[in-house]
Amino acid sequence: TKTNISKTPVVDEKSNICPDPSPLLEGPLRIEFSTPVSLDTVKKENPKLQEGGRYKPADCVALQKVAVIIPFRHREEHLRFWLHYLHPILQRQQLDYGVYVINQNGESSFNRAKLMNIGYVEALKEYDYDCFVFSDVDLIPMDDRNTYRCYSQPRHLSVSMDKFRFKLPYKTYFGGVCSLSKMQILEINGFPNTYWGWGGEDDDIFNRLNHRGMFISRPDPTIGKCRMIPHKRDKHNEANPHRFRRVSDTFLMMNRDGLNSLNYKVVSVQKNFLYTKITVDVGWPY
Ligand code: UDH
Ligand code: NGS
Repeated sequence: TKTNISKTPVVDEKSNICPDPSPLLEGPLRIEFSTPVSLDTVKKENPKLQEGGRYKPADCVALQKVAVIIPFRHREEHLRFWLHYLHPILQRQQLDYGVYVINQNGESSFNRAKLMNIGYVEALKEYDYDCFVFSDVDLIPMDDRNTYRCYSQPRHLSVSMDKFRFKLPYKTYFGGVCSLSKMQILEINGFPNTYWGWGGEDDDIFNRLNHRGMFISRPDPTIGKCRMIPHKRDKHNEANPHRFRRVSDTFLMMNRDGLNSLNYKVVSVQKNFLYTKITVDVGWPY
């Protein structure tokens, strides 16, 4: 009698899921910004990347598909440091990830939260991401156990920043680096598009989450340590004089200001080796 054994073994995807936590993690890292890095060097340091700053582990199935979104304008030097430090960390974390730099075109007032919305929409056009990490370009984690993935609640990742003497500036602070799943983003209608200039948009996002019954999850303060690349205040990102009133109106505005009211124009999509750069027109304050 014939035995019915298939020659190609059926790979059980579940049994091949990358272990959590990743066995490749190193723990505390030395982070410094005294010697500038070049993109060529960073490219050589990361031979396993695919065009556009994409990566997935070769021998296991990543726990999550993560789009890392960076709101950006005129911070090339910071971006080089960010890529130099983050690519190796994200690979050790065994994530299936892509890096998206959302570059605001022109010189209108900077709009961080709108660029974050655009990053979410544009990344989803490319790949079926289930998690979105939003990172300022000047923040570098000091411990790779701070995994840049999503959790059952929205996560604040930059919890102990050097500029705040490694403490939270206030309990509801949600600025710097955070992660939200696709579901969590959809539940709050994304982020506000109407915060022009500096301040308040992160507090508005906190309010949105709070109004939808979510809370902020955070890593342990030691694991959540990070450094900010020192810099001067940017041009065209003056403190927004309306921010306090706006933050007190989140509940009134969140259903009509967000993903459902987002409009912008893509100026260009550039696939670099280390990241995908999407330059966008976000319009002007009204
Ligand atoms: N960003 C740019 N270009 C700009 C402005 C902002 O790329 O011109 C991006 C960048 O990713 C930056 C993030 O937006 O990390 C946040 O910018 P920010 O100016 O709000 O925050 P940052 O901590 O500087 O970098 C704050 C300096 C002024 C604070 C004074 C009030 N205490
Ligand atoms: C709060 C801002 C936040 C900002 C945080 C830290 O006051 O947007 O300070 O700022 N909220 C308002 O202005 C309503 S920092 O010290 O990094 O410049 O993220």
